[in-house]
Amino acid sequence: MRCIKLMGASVIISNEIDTFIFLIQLKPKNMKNKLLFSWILSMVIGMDAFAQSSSLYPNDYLSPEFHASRRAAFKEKISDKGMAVFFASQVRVRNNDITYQYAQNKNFYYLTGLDEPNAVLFLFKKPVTILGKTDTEFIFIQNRDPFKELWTGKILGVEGFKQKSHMEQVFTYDKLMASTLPIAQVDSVYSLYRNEGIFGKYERREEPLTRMANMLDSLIIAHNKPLAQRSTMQILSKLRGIKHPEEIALIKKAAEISVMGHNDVMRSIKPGMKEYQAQAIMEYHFKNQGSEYTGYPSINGAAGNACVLHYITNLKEIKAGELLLSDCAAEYHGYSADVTRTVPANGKFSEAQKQIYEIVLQAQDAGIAACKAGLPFSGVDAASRKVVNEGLIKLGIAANDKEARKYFPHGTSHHLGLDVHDMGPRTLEAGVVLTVEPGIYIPAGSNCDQKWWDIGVRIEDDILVTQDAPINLSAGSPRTVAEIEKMAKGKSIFK
Ligand SMILES: [Mn+2]
Repeated sequence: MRCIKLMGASVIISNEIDTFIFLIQLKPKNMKNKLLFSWILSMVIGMDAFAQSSSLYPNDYLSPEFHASRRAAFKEKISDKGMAVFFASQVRVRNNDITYQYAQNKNFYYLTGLDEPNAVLFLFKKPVTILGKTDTEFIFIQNRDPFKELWTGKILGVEGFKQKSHMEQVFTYDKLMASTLPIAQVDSVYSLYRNEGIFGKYERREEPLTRMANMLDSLIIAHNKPLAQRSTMQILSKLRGIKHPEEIALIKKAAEISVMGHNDVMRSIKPGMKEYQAQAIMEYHFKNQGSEYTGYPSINGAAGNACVLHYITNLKEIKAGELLLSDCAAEYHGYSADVTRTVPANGKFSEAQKQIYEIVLQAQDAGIAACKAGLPFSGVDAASRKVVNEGLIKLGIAANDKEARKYFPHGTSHHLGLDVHDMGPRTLEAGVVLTVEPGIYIPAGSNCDQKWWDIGVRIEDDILVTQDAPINLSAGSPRTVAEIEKMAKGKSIFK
């Protein structure tokens, strides 16, 4: 079943199991059959390559020019004798011999557009010579492998990647040895793995990459030369934080797909539905629109579960009178949206729910209004929090700002892009995309009137900062009480 991409593109093979058995039987016997085996595989892979180049597949990916421009911008920012190193993500095992769907390291993808494991990118400001070639950018990638490709689909290989990218110095991964590195011409190494301090946490987040970092260490140690260790994080944060039009188009698409899911959950929700059924409706629309992944595990929590910020169990039955908080979004060609809506199970907010909801909505409006070029990133949180604090104090739920914080314990915003929690500048400027997502969560047992218990509300949209007014990329999903109640009356494909 995991050969779908390969098989789906080929008319030669109609039954993958039969074909596999056929090929396995052929493989070990003799030289003639070995040649036949190779020929069949190359035909299959050739057909796959042909199919992928046709209009049958999506063609709205980031362009090679985009990736080339990002490498150029990065190279500008390193020192004259600096060498920057980026590793592709490894394939991760889920259990036994089953792996997770491959997810590329986002920095690596940003700079290369390559969606394969076992690859290393080297960038230099000034040209250096590696394997007889003088240039400022070199990539080592996995070799083609007919047997592997039978199982998991086409590997680009050197020629394939040269065609796809604007890189000229493309080598196979097995050429990367200690002697390959131009250490004599280098005085510092930029990587993601060098900072034990404030960026240390990022190392832990990409745990499997430490194996690759260790390999780099051993390559450098082999040269017995002290090199300054620098982090790529600050440079990448500056670059990735300001989105280019090509990136904005993909985030917008991810947001629009996410909106379809949210709107259909609003239309289809009813008492007795399970949280996972709301998730199923949501993710149906993501997949149906060509989203490769969810941007993050879908959060669908009813009543008290809405008060668990990253609740992803999604197993409870949604009862009449409860609110369902859905924090779900699609990832499209590597870019994630991040959208939250909170909707009543029976299509109508109770009086208490409405009071809390209106505070969060006002807080979000205040936050969105603060998304202006030149203003501090932290100003968005300040604007939203002020409204939440005042609202909670007015309703007698909190006595002061400190108590109010218990009910709104997370920040209002984060940058959004290749990572759902993306990197970006502390001062807003045109091209920044950030979430605005205030919330109020009052779990049962809280020190307030019981009528507020088990109400959890978050409203989250994806905001593009421009020279003029901020643009809400997820505005297609209603946010007001009246609009949500109206949407709830609409016809779902699932109702
Ligand atoms: Mn978010």
